[in-house]
Parts: sequence; C-alpha cells; structure tokens
Amino acid sequence: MANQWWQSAVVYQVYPRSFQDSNGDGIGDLPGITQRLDYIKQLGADVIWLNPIYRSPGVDNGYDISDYYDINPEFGTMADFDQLLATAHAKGLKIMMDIVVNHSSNQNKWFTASAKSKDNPYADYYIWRDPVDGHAPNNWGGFFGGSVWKYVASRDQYYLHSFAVEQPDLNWDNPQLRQAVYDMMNFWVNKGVDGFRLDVINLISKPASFADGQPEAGEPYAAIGGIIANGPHLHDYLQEMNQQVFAGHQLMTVGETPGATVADARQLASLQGQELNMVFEFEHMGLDGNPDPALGKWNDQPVRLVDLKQSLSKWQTGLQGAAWNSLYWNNHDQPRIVSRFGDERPVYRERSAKMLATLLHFLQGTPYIYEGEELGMTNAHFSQLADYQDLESLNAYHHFVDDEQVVQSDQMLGYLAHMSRDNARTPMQWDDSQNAGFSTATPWLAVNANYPRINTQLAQRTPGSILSYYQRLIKLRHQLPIMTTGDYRLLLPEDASVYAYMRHAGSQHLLVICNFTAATQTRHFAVLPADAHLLISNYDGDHRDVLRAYEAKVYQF
Ligand code: ISL
Ligand code: CA
Repeated sequence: MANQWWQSAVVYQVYPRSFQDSNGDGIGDLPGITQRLDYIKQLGADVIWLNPIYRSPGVDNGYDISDYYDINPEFGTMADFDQLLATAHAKGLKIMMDIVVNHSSNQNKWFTASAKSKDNPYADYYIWRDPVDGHAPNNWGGFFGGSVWKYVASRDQYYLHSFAVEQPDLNWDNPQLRQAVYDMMNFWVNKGVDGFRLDVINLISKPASFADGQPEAGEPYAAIGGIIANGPHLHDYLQEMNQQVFAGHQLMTVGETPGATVADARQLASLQGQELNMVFEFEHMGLDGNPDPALGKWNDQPVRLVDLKQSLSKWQTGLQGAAWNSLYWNNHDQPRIVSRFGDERPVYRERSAKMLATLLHFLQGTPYIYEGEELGMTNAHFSQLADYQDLESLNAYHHFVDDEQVVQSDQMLGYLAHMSRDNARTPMQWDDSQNAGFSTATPWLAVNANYPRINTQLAQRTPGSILSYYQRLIKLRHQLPIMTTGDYRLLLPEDASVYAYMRHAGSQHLLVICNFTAATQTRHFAVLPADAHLLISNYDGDHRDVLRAYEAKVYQF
C-alpha cells in the first residue's frame, strides 16, 4: 500500500506564461490560473506544479530569479499568489513551487553585491575563479552553448554559469548561501505551499577539481553536464535541506536530475525519505537524440520502441521497493508527446494520445500531466527562426548554422520543429475563439494553428475525448491501489511494435497492452484468463488477440 499522500497523487503542471491571461497583455498570469482551477479539479488532479513565478528579468522564462521573495509583475502580485493558494486549497488542490537554486539571475541582489568586490558579505555566494594565463579557467561549455565562464572586471575574475550568462551558479559550498536558500524555502513553506520541484538539483555540488574536460569531436568546449552532476557533497546538502526545510511538513519534493542513473535515484529518492521524494530522470527523453553526440538532442528521428521499453523498465524494476518514480511524457522543456512518440496525423492523434496516456498512467510512480497533454496538443510546426522565443533553440541555431556551419538552415529548422522547447510553450487551447481563449491580446508566443479542432471546450462536449480518457485514468488511479503500488513486469521485450507489461499486487493482476503502430497487430497473451475484465481501452469492443491502430487496453484479473 502507498503510505505517503504523494505516492497516490496525480500532478498537473501549469506553465503560468501560457495558461490563461486575465488582463489582456498576452501573458498568462496568476489570476488567470485561479480562474481555471475548476478545470484542473474536474480533470481530477491533486497537485499543481507551477513553473517559476518569482521576480525575474525573463532571460530563461523565469529560471533566472532576481528576487526569490517576490512575484514576477507580469504574473501579478503576492496578493494574487496568496489568493491562488487559498482558492486552490479550498478546492482540495495542492500547489508545488518550482525552486531554482543551482543558479540565480545576474540581477539578483546577491549577485550584484558579489560581483562588486572580493570582500563583501556576498563575495562567496557564487563561483569565482582567477584567470589562467589571461583566459577562462578551463574549457567547460554550458547547457545553452558557449563557455561557462564570464569575466567581471571589478573582481578581475570569472564566474561560472552552467546555463545562460545571465544565470550565475550559486556556491553551495558556502554555508551562508545554503542557509539563505533554506530560509527562502521556509518562507514559502510558511505560506502554506505543498511541495517543491527543484530545478537541476543534482548540479549544485561542484567537483573539487576544475580541470579541463574532453570536448566532443569538433566542439570547442567540454559539456559541463556530465562533469558537474552528482558532485561530492550533493547528498550532504540535500539531507541538510531535508532537515532544515522538509522535516515535519507533509511536503511533496521532486528533484530535476538530468543524467541521474537508477543508482543515483535510489539514494536521492529513497523510500527512507532522507533526501527527496522522487526525481525526474531523463533517460527516456534522450533516446531520440542525434547519433552525433555533438548535436545532442537536435534530431528529427523517431524513438525505437525497444529502447523505450528497456529504459522505462529499468527504472520501474530498479526503483521498486527502494525508491519512487516520477512518470512523465511532457514538460515545458520537451516537445509534445503525441507528435514525438505518438502519431499526430488527424486520424491517429486521439488514439495514439490515449495509448501513450494508458502506458504511462499504469506504471508505478507518481504521474505528471503537462498542460494541454490531456487535449492531445501537438508540436507547434513553426517554420522560421523568428517564430521561436526560447533561448536554447535560438542559441543552438546560431551555434550549429552560423558559427560552426555544420548543419544547414533548413535541417536545423526541422530539428527545432521536432525538439524545441517552444513546442510545449504555445498557449493553452481553451476554445475556438480568437487566440484560443488564452488572451484577448496577441499572445507572447503564437497559438498553435490547430486550436479550432483541439481545445478544452470541444473536448468537454465530445464524449470519448482525450480529456475524458485522462479523467478516467486519474479516477482509476485513485480507486485501484494496484496502479500505484503493484510490481511491474515487462512482456515481449524484443517486440518493436507492441509494448506490454503486467502489474501484480497479491493475487491481483493488470495486463497493459499498447500498439505503437498504425498497423493491425496480432499478439496472444497466454497469461490472460478467458474471463479477464477489460478495465479500460481506447476503442469500443474487444477482439482479444487483435490490436487495432494504436490500440491500448488494460485487463484486470
Ligand atoms: O531543456 C533541456 C533540454 O532541452 C535541458 O537540458 C534543460 O536545460 C535541463 O533539463 C534543465 O532544465 C531546467 O533548468 C533550466 C531551464 O531552462 C529549464 O526550463 C528547466 O526545466 C535552467 O534553469
Ligand atoms: Ca496577463
């Protein structure tokens, strides 16, 4: 049995900038979210994860925080936040904050003070190094391209930034910085928030040595991700945070941990509860990356189903009984799943979206739904660079096309259309009115042109919609403990077209079968008793061994 509330919860992720604009400036905001809480409640979710809403210059859409104690004026005021939290709580919804403490904005007062001199109270809040032979201290390159080092004349030193230049990394080896972070988190706990999603939290402890790394062939810099993840004091710092912030509260905590392995997660998200409740792992999000490692995620090829099974199964069995999984297909950094692992063509979009939902929601762990996923929202299909806002996408284009000249412009635009983070960030599609009911003004990022046929109003009126299917899945999860806690066993590991697995709890079983192709497939499952009950399916009627295009079905016995 699940014994923690967050184990049987379902999370709905809201990207505030793109959810609902309430004051006609084209930017989603907190009052807009408050207006739409009933929609999330009707979906059946228990928790809302809010992407960062703090004061920020917005270089990385709020992941560059200039004041951790204040609200981004584009999103509203602290009173609007208090109202959102109180209204959510009154409806039985919890709110999880996104905490970004691997780095801050360079406009944070901690940083402006730190940059002034080597001897002020904030001097050691960031990671400063002397020049080496008049150059940057080493050859590390950041997540968003370029060197991780930026020179500041007032200190005659470089600071480290794993992401954009405007996102200096905080120095977690400084106990005062750590205390300042815990105090800030406690400010939000004392307001009554219900949990935290911790941005790139496995990067906070930097390695002892800052020696050069090995760049990929043809690249000027060594990618910092693999160098700084899982630093020597990561677990110490998280245990300290747990004691100083989480202990004694019924919070839900999830760490974003790019590059984390099963072994890492067993410690970070151990059921013993000394660090975090769960982590976001990225293995299944990296399977369709470019075969050329220098190009990283930029690719336009589909995932191989066998790889996907292998990866998800490794995490299911690897954490079973020891730690807790978070389950997701989408977030604000990933392309839309129906366009990525499903089939967005109009005849298959609904079936394949429901098939993917079935696969995910019957796994062990806590499911996360990203806004619009429950409608089967698709990739944006932007065709020119000017359509994009995301700095990762723009930097990558300039790096590979203009600077390195290793990718042709058309090819890179194809990669962006497949993988850009902006695919997830187009405004929520509420109805078929102008701007999809998101805003009365021109939205900050274009609305997907398909909103007249993909929107919540239409989904609510259409029996059998993807939305209604998500409602059913969530309801089932709340009713059937086996969905949360049952053991997982993969069937047909080498099958390139059908993903099938079982869940077991005592004498109860579930058999989950998903056809990942548009072709009819025939598979016989000897384990299935003749009188097994069909619990849910994305088709009417059941032909047992026959699987229609993107058919998904779950038997209970
Ligand atoms: O977005 C990615 C791949 O496209 C990742 O490399 C991402 O940068 C990484 O997972 C960290 O993401 C988080 O921190 C970033 C921020 O830009 C992302 O939106 C956030 O989810 C820096 O704060
Ligand atoms: Ca607004």
